[in-house]
Amino acid sequence: MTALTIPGLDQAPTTNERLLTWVQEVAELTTPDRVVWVDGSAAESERINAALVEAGTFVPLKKKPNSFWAASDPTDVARVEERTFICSVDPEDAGPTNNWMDPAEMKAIMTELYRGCMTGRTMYVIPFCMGPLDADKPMLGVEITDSEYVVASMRVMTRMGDKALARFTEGADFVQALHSVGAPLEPGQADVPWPCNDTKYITQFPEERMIWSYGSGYGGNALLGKKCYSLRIASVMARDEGWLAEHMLILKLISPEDKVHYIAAAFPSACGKTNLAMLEPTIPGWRVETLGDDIAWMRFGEDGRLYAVNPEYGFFGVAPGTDYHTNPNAMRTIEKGNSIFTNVALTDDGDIWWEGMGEKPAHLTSWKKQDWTPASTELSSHPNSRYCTPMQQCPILAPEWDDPKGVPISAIFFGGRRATTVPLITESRDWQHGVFMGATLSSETTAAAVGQVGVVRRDPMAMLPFIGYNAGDYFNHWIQLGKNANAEKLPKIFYVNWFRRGEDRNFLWPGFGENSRVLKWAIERLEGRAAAEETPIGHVPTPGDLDLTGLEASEQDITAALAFDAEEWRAELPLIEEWFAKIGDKLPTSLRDEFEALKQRLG
Ligand code: GTP
Ligand code: SPV
Ligand code: MN
Repeated sequence: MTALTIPGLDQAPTTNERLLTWVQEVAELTTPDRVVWVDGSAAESERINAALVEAGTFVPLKKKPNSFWAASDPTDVARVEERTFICSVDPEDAGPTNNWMDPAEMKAIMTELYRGCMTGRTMYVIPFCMGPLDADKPMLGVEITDSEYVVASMRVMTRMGDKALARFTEGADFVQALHSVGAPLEPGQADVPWPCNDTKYITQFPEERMIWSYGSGYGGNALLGKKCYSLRIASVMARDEGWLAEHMLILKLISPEDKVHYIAAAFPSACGKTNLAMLEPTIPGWRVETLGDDIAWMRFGEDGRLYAVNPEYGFFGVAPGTDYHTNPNAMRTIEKGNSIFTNVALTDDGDIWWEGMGEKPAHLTSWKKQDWTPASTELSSHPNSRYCTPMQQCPILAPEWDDPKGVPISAIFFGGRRATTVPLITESRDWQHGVFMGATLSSETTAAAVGQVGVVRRDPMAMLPFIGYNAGDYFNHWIQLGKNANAEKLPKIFYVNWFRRGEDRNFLWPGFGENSRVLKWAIERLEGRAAAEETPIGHVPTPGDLDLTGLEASEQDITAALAFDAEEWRAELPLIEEWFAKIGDKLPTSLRDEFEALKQRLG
């Protein structure tokens, strides 16, 4: 069969030569049964969802409109960092924190995997745009995929279809993103609900601004506009062009006096970004509006301030732990329907349930499609189960969410999940010290990536799995941006930790909506209205410096959550030393200086 006979291939709704040539090449290599150019229409979405129901991938929910339950293959539940590669021409450009392979060698391996891999399947061509369509230079991409689940999810997570394709003017640049689940079907072979392959590659070619993904259908491995484009490839673009692509939420904090501050916060995967982004303040009169929950692209504006845009169009949020007490706004968002739930439990009356969502139902179908009762010893939902839901359904979405200009950031929070050592909040002394805090950020690993959970590792700027180039160069980029900026207008950097534990192993700080007290203190510090104590690691509040009115927590716990413990920090020094040694020659001297100064202050 020659490619020209593949139905649909000739129905391209574009004259963009580069796109046409590439689609033709991929079709010839992967030999799908048909090609569909995705238009993003409601009718098309209905067809895709119906096909997914037919295939057994989706179960329609009776209790939520246009919403679906999906259970993945039990081996395909999270990002696979071991299988993620930065294939820069020079290995030095991938640096000490990424897996590297020579691009030609990787292309040879993956080309053989891709050969014939879409046989028996449909090849979808998804034009998409990360960030506002009305940007001066819309950030375009095209994902080719053989997964209907990916098409349905990309519709929620990105601006896609005809509205994106309209921006593909002659010669317009776009990121090529190729994805296959790696599960061709022989004639007559029955499909499985979640096709995937034991062999997985998540590959970025930074110089070519290109992504090749193979073998997984899961979120960050398969929805290539998200981590692959908006962080790994975009961080390289940002390095080259003088901006930042970061793993950060964006929120708008409004005081009782209607004073507005925008805050961006970087926490590692499953460490609280979505929850903070949609926070419902417990302090009277304060309000939060949401702009983004996972990724921020930040550029300096003409006024010298740093402006942030969220490239995404939906939320791909951690399900367990989400309920009306912890994250009511996420609940209200998914309640409106149009959502995909993956690896959560299904209730007998056709709704979804997960650990942390109130009382345990008497019977469920678990994410492994097994009967589940409260007596079961296994979890009903995978710890990395997710809801995928349109951002525009969020009741507290900020009206300026789609503004191509972005929003000016007053404060940047870096945070991790640490049972010890790191206080609830610490204010940096200046940009360079703040970059040091980010560069040495540490966190316990979570279920968002395959591998051991609960192991403390350095996760610089919460970007360890997402920096598309050399981590030393990345630190230097942060330092240089600060040096070239007007210091007065730079966001102030803070380090937070909602996850410190007491001797009983319980969290010392109640978290969630109570985190508004921490936001308030940070903003009042910017405005010169709140007190703090100077410590060797930066400025920390005492319990008296925080607004704790009405907080139900023991004073002892609050004191322990806020405490700077010199002993614990001295124990941290060799770990930072080891981390910096790993970064090697490219570590900016200014960060080495910060380390030496910290050591000195700790005595
Ligand atoms: P990714 O989507 O993987 O990037 O995760 P995220 O950073 O958006 O994390 P998310 O907000 O989904 O929270 C992850 C887990 O941490 C959930 O189970 C939350 O319930 C829990 N969590 C979030 N915020 C807090 C908090 O302030 N305190 C405590 N104790 N848990 C929290
Ligand atoms: C994360 O792991 O940081 C996520 C989920 O946001 S994923 O899309 O899989 O990357
Ligand atoms: Mn994330």
